[in-house]
Amino acid sequence: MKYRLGSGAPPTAPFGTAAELGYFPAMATRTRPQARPAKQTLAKADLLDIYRVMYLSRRLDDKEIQLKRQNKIFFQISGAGHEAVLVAAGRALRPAYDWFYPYYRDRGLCLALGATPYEMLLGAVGAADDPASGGRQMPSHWAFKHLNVVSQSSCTGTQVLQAVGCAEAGRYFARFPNAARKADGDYREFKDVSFHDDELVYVSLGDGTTSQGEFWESMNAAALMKLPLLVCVQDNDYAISVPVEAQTAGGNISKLVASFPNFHFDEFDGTDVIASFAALHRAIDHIRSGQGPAFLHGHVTRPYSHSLSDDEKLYRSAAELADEVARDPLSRHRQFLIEEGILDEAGVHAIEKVVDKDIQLSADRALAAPVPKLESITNWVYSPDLDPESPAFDRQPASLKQGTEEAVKKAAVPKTMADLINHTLRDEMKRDERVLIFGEDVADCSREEYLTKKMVKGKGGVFKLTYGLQMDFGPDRVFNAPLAEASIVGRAVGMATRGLKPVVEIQFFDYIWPAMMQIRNELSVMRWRSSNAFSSPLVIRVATGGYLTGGAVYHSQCGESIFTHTPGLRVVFPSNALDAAGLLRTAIRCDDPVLFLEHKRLYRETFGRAPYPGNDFMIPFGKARIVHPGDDLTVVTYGAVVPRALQAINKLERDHGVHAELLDLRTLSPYDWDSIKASVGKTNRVLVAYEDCLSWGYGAEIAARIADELFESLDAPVRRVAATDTFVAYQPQLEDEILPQPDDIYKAMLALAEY
Ligand SMILES: Cc1ncc(C[n+]2csc(CCOP(=O)(O)OP(=O)(O)O)c2C)c(N)n1
Ligand SMILES: [Mg+2]
Repeated sequence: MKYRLGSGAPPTAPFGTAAELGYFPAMATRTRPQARPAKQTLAKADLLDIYRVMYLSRRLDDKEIQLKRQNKIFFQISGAGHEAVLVAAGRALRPAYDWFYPYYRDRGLCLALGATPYEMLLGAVGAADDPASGGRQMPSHWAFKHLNVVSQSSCTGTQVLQAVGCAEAGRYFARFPNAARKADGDYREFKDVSFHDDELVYVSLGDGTTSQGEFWESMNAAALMKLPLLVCVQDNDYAISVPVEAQTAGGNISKLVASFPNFHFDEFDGTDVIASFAALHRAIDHIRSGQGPAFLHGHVTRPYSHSLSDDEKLYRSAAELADEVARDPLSRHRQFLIEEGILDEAGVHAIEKVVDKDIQLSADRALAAPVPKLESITNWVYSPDLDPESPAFDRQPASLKQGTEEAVKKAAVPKTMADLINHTLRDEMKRDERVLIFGEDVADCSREEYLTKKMVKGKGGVFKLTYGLQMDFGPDRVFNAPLAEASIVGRAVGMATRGLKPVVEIQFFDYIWPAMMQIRNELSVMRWRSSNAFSSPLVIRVATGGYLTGGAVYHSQCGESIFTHTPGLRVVFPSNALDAAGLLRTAIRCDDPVLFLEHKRLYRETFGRAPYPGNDFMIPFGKARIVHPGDDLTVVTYGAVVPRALQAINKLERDHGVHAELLDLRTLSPYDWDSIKASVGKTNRVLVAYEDCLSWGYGAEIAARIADELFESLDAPVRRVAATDTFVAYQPQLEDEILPQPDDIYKAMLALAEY
């Protein structure tokens, strides 16, 4: 059933009368952000100012539409029809105190929080000083760092999970206030933290976006944790051309979400300022009093088509559009002010005149503002402050000679990659209270009393890499997440944006794909798209790879090139225990997001075991290791192919006296071009070997660059050895045939040597 207000009906306040709400009690002046406390009541001056901001919002849209038609800006999407609920929200919430994850309709919210028309128009022209993105994102993709309005993308729904993570971060810092302190020598130096015990996180979305899985994951997570999250659905009946009854089962999202526990729910007329303000306050009271999240469902209108690229007359009837005009929030509030005797026509026009002038002046200034410099395009792909390739991340293993003879002996025992990753995680958690771990099954036991009563030993991950960490650091810092990969990464992005350092686990690489939107379109580009205003440095540990004898299609995948193809993400792939420890520490301390690929087959391999190298050992990114020196040809590889290539190289040396040099890249983005160049310059022959499918794989880029830049050094074609262009099969003989084996590498090297 559609929510409709009788056309022409006077504005109503269905959830609170004027007296209840306390509007008109006194004239109050509006203060600017930062200092402004949240207001529980609306005085006459507030109602007038609300009209001013609503009118400003609408007229800014109109101005942008005009500029777009004049080809002076390049895209326009409006907040028209949504202004009442948005301006009410902007007044009820606290800028630079609460946190905001708006969506593209939220112009009214941002203006009410304190953003200026000039700032918005800088975004429209793509100016260098555009505070949201410096000309990198479309207009209406709001970000105002000084107001706690976090950078948003164009993806519908991703913002909700990040808002959940942001709310978790506020709670985390309230529990561990020392974690908020700055520290030198790692990412914390550049990650300011602020939090308030009763802060809340606002997130908004449209009716269509409630169909996204990430929305439902967010509702589940917020309810589970009773988070201080305000979800504001602005229901304009349409998602581009799809009406709500074709979008949402039963045609009403409020009915579908009603059984989520701990939530406060409210459905109201979002074109009515008073009703919206009242709904906001009931929600805020619920949240700030610690009772849990709130879900607001405001019914609004959409008078201007979806965007300037859309013509709604193609799918909406004239009668429907006329009906909507009667509910227009701007004219309703104007009429309300006049009917209540708060202002007469002349007073309305006086307000409008000032706003019109402000917009004109702002537009003139914005159109004259400098655009970004062309050479700036590569700025802020990565942190400008901390370079994980630098010598600062080059720390030697600690001496093993301390302590008793027995202790020295024990410390010198070589450990597996699994052991050293676990040990490194423990030491980094000890060192840095901002580090927290979550993922599927990573906790020792979610039913904590079983641990405290020593009824169970605890699990600590399906590969036991996080074993004992919950017992050491408690359930606030190590916990199980619901089985939802997008949720794991999306929440982590929200946390990292606030300054936490989540080290999350994706249980199997094969199941990373639900998180792909968050990884590619959010995590890796947060810094670039906000021109360095926001960033989300975190670590995603992923168990990857095959050679498992029975791993089959869904427990053997690699696919690292899909991630190295994503600017902004660091991709690490250690082949042995020592490298895993040193690179994981660099990953945790650095200021960029890192995908840390851990090969399952290497977790407990005899190859590459090492004693624990101490709590400060680090390996910089982008530094390959020469595993085996040689002059006759070069093998460039990484991960589980390293021991296989080494086996082949030793045999080739024995059989044919060919000396191949084995380069283990260790990190795939960045990768060590200098070492490749030096080695190929010496051997003049090169084989690139990798576990993933041959075509379009990681080796394709390396081979292409060698062919391009080292052509003069080559005495033979660049060759590749990799998996067949299929998924990995279960039957062991098929698996062997599919994945590159030492014998394949041996044959390829021999052919290359004889070329
Ligand atoms: C993940 C994703 N899919 C598709 C789109 C294209 N798209 C942009 S807005 C939109 C409709 C959104 O509708 P709704 O959530 O109701 O918000 P409204 O625009 O109506 O306010 C679509 C399909 C997108 N931006 N992101
Ligand atoms: Mg909609």
